[in-house]
Amino acid sequence: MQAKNAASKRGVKLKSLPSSAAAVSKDFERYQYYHLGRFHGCPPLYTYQSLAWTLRDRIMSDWMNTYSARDQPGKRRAYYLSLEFLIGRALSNHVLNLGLDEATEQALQNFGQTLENVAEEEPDAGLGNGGLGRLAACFMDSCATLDLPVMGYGIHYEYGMFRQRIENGYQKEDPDHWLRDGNPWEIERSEFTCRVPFGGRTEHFRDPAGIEHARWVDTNDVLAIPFDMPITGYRNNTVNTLRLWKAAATDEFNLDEFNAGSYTEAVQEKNHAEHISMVLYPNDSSENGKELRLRQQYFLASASLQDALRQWRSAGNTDLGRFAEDNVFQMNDTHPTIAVAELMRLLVDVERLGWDQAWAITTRCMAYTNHTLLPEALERWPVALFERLLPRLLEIIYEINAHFLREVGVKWPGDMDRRRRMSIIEEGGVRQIRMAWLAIIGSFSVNGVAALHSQLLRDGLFRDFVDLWPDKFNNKTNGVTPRRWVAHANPGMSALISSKIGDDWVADLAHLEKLKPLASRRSTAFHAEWRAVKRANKERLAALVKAECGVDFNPDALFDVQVKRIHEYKRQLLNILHVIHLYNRINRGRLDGLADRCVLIGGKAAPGYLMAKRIIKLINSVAEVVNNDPDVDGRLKVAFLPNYRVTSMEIIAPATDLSEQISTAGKEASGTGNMKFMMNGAVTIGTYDGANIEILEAVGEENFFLFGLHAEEVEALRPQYQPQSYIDRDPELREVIDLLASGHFNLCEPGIFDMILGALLNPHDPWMVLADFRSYVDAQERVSQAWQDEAGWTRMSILNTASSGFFSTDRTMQEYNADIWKLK
Ligand code: KUQ
Repeated sequence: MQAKNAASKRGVKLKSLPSSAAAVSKDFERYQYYHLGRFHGCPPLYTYQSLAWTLRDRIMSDWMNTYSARDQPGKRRAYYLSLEFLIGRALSNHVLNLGLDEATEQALQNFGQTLENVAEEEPDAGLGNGGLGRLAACFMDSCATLDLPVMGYGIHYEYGMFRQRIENGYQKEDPDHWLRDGNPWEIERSEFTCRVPFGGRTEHFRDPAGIEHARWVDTNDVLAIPFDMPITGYRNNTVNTLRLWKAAATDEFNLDEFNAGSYTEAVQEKNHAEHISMVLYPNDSSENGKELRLRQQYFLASASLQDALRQWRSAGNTDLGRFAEDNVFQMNDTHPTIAVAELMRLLVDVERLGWDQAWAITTRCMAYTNHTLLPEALERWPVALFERLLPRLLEIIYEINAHFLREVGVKWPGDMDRRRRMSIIEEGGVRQIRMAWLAIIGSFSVNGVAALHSQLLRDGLFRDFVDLWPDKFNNKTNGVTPRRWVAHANPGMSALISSKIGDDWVADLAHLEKLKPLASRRSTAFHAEWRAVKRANKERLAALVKAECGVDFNPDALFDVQVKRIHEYKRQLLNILHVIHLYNRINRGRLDGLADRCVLIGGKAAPGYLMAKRIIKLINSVAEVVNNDPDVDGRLKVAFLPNYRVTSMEIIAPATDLSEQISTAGKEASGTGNMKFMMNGAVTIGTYDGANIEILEAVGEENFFLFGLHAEEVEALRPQYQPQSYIDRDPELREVIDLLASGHFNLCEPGIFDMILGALLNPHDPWMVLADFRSYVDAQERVSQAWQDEAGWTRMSILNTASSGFFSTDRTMQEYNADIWKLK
């Protein structure tokens, strides 16, 4: 039986299903009628499900064949460990990748449907907060397109990122039960269920040979059940896997309670286990410190490592000494970093390798990506929590630390201050585990996500470690996938580009360079076509804004857009101060050189982040006043778009003229929205921060509106920052602040913006908003001027798209592979 299974596993190639319109139509009908039993007036949800299954059937053979081709001993693989995968919708993405657009459209025609309408039924898979989660999804797309053997490991959250509503200008959160109607893409693979231990205590003993071992006993185990999502490559028959773990209770009951007659209580306890994968933590760029979050992290790390070991053995490997030659784990920030200690546990306690050999394997398998320098985002866990929840892991971390500090002591004898700084355990007050240190010590590669960010890491936070291991540290500038963010989101521009330079750019974005000769300083026929595409995209966005916000956006005006998580360091406040400034100018009749503008802002605030929530209220209050002031007369419109998510960005980016990337320099590690906008022909107004710098270098400073202090100027100014002095010196800033303080935007709710004024006027304002006000307003003035030169603006727009090739995640993944993963 086993031999036969093995034979069928390797020998048989699964045949692909026919992909003609007729075949697609027939299967679609079969699902709708014969499977779902929907005959007349089929509700749209079932139309979507039927089409999704029809397509999944057409993915299945490539999926299995991709797997079998790699299921051999000695084939090296990479695993991407991430608490977040912000995938969005899958339907149109698979249709595009499989090249089934025409067949699907034709098939749907028979049922009076269009792909666009059916696609609207799919809920976003919102299993992430923002850039970090979306990056993981773009990485998966590019790895499949490059045919790299990479598997994603994440959590099968029952509830994704909350849905945002705006009520009287305030954010309200609703749960996102995205799995309510099932997920037609996923396949449950209960045969690969793992057990993840929690709690209990450790025992130490000697085996018959006298060697010391530890065991972790009396644990409360949780089952991890994998759900697989297919990740299709772009027209290359590769299908990779995103494996998401769902928590479930074991079948064991507390027998005492059971026999004492507390049957329902005994069953209820099972509930506890299932909570682990219930909900995504909605905090972006800030740590949480909640016990459940640590449970999620260990649950992911343990299940994924057990599964990778199982896969490796099932491919026919046996010699653990070779494990590091065949496997590499990329840790998406410190969130899954407990994996370093967990791999040690599996190798030492379960596989019974010696410590040194296990450590050599672990440190050749693990790689760590850092995504932020913000101190509030650096994860630290109280030792006491570890002791209770993961006692064996704590022992292992202590031992890793002891070995490490010995190494530090050899290199810097007697340097106690350095030992204290570099210790994984932070002493003094509550003892805490520094997860970033564990990640660095346990990894052979540590990277930042943009050139400046990686440099700041080396010079600052990670300096001591750079002294010890200079070669560990490297940069991998982020990217975005051009399939979703151009080919899918902007079909008009894609068709226009392909008509001029062919369609090789979809799989090799460097080809966009060929557009440069078409940029031209004078208005050309191509300019007119380029503008017509942008205009149509702007009409689409204007319709969305009208439907969601009730605000009229004029497609002839400049579309000025800032969409991203609401955070003080991203400085939505600076944007809104500029809006107030424009409003004030219009009201005082200072109209010279002003461009008509529609300002769009969108993004979610973490539910517990009061300042961010108040900033949303301010944006809505200013919008209310500006949009209803007859004197403004449509020269300026402001809207806050509720529930910003992947699917909204697919409409926003193609319609944007001006991309707002205005973080305090040194604070935005990279940004990725900036890249989506650039690819779609938006011009950036931005600070010298994150990947903005690389965008500026790629497109040239004459095609980018740069403003503000640089990172080192920010730090130099910080000790003597006096916000009031900027107000004293700048009458236009004074007018803005006075207008805000006068209560003009909050007549019915006095005082609600005092906290914002307080933050702006505080000499300790970490984001130094007022320091950049003048420079920002001047840059916006240059934007206004440039916008009124139609040919000049069109040229800038084309050059931005033409120069965006570097920001494809295909390039990013090639760099990860060349420098870190080294996959074939
Ligand atoms: C932190 N850190 C805790 C969830 C997310 C986090 C929980 O990563 C993007 C960057 C962007 C950076 C973001 C990030 N998210 C850091 C986070 O802020 O600048 O583009 C992807 O690297």
